[in-house]
Amino acid sequence: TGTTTIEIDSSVFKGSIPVPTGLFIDGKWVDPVEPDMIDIINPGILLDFSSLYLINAISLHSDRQEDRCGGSWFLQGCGHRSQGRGKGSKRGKLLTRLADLLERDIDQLAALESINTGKPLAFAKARDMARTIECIRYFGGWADKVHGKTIESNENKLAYTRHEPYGVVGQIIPWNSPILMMSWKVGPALATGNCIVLKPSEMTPLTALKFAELIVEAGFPPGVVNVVTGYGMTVGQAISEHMQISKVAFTGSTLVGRKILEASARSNLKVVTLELGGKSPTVIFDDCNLDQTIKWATQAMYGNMGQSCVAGSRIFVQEGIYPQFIEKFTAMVKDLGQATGDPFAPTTRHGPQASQVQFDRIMGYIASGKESGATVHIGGNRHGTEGYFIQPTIFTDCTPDMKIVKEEIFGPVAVVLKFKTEEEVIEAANATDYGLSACVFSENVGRALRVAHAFESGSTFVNSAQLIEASIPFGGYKASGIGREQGEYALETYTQVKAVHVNIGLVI
Ligand code: TXE
Repeated sequence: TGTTTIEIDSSVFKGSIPVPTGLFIDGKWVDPVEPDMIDIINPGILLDFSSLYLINAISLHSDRQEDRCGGSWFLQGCGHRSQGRGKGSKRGKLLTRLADLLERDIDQLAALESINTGKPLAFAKARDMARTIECIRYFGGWADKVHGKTIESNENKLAYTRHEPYGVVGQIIPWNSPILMMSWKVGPALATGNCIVLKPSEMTPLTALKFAELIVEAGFPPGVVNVVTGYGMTVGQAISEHMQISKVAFTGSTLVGRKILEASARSNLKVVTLELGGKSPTVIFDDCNLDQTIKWATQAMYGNMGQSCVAGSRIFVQEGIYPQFIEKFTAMVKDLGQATGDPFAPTTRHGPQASQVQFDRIMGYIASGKESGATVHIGGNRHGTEGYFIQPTIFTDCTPDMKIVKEEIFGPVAVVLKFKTEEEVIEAANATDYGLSACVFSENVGRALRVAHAFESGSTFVNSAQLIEASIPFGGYKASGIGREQGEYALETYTQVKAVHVNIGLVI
């Protein structure tokens, strides 16, 4: 199979990075049955919607029937379902080694992630890579601590539970933070002894393919981790319908999340965990520390160009502080807008959106906001005349029925709403189908905690935002998802419990 070479000239890394272009199956790079290429672009290039082709990743052929019935890719991966097990301490050692290798290659991987997604290189290194390494190391620590319970029901009986891996799990990841999402999936699955068939987004496979190389180097047995590139409709669908995959973990759109649940219902009732979108509220009370709050709110909204499932995209501000908030927030967003540019430039803090589809979708939302009568307070246009760059945007004068207030935009577009009372803002913050994340800012501890507890969301942040860590569970309420990733809770979603009943004296 082929390799493509990516030339990188950045402040942290200069040189050529060879990336394998095949499918990684059973510890080897193989060609698909019917080769079919996908063009991978660099969204950071200022071209008028034409793309710089970086790599031709290889997708699976589109003959789905053959995929489902066991194109060689899957059966080989599956053939090693017991390989994932072995001693916990061995798995832990391999995961720890993998974390060390990721750390060794941090600059290369950050550069690849930046060039394929458009996210600023400094951010890719300090956030995505740092958290990826932390996550794999954290789950390495769990690998020899996954065990069941002893249950003493009566003198004649011993019962105990075993926390057994599913065998083969499918994992489907998105393009907004590819390597980080890969680590969230791979870490707990390997710690608990599963084998993996993972599909990266068709737009951003580069770091997943390098990750696979490091898995080999770390010494994982062949077949434990398989990486299959390709489209959602074919490869993703084949994974979610496969009869021999017992669990699927997915991060992506709510629309596709529903499809995966349907595929499970139609096939083998595989367990499905979903991490979907959000329209997360940031609630700011008059008694907040305003200077700190502005910084957190800006980061929560515009980090990764708004392409974050936890983006604090509905900002509720209490009326007493509203004018000062708007003034200072606008200044900070303006400053961010001035740091727009080449993702590799050390001064860049705001890069392009990841694709033309996303660019068009966000510009559509901005147009809808303007049409529906909201005021563009700052931004509201593309940045310059070329490429996928969009100005950090603030809409004011918004009402709850507007599309920009209700739907996930997944771009650098904030809506600001004014409120009077705690009761009113709790109701408004929860008036959404989503429930992924929520932030509250107040120096009144009682109020801050009351509101944090009243939010209908899987994560709530008090006087902070987006401080997601490997040891703390993450997931959604309502339509934002099912199940938890990260932390000890993630182990539960990668194991099934077997109860063993032992008779030690009962005679019948
Ligand atoms: O996501 P998709 P898209 C949200 C965000 C964004 C919107 C659309 O609002 O604007 O979704 O993005 C695979 N069976 N999020 O269209 O299609 C696909 O190949 C199985 C939030 O890019 O859901 C990719 O690997 N898999 C989000 C992955 O699903 C399928 C991150 C995600 O792509 C499939 C991304 C199918 N039928 C988007 N169809 C978050 N929660 O962070 C596609 N895929």
